[in-house]
Amino acid sequence: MKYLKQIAWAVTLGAMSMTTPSVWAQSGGHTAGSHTMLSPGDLKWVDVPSLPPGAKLALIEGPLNEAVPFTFRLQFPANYQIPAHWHPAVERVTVISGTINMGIGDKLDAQTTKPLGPGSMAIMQPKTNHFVWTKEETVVQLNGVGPWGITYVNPADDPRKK
Ligand SMILES: [Cu+2]
Repeated sequence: MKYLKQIAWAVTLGAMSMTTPSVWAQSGGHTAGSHTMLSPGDLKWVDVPSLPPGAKLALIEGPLNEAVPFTFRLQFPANYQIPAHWHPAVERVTVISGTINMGIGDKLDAQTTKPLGPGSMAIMQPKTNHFVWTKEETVVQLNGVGPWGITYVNPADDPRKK
């Protein structure tokens, strides 16, 4: 259990509700509606206050805290976990590299997760409790319509409150 807390993961991108304008500007994100063409090397990775330590976020489209389409990537280290959580809007996750193991429920249970490798996709409905863990470094891309956020089932799992 201790291990779980140390490496929890998150997609959520709740991170997003924590994204300040300055972080937005630094991240190189593009305003919704603008024509965007970028390569992986253009991405600017920043820390994610709303996720367990170790994750990085690269904003592509947003901002995440407004009612506009968003796209961003998350990089998780190996052996990373995000405890059970939910989001206020539909979450669409596409795996770019590595593998995420995702499950649905109120508590992280590695026995119930499904491995999703490169090219895989998951679509999570609003306020549906889910969790994720990795065994290898993994990059996923999330898109949806903001405002985005993350709420942990167990408030004690929220790194913003630690
Ligand atoms: Cu999530």
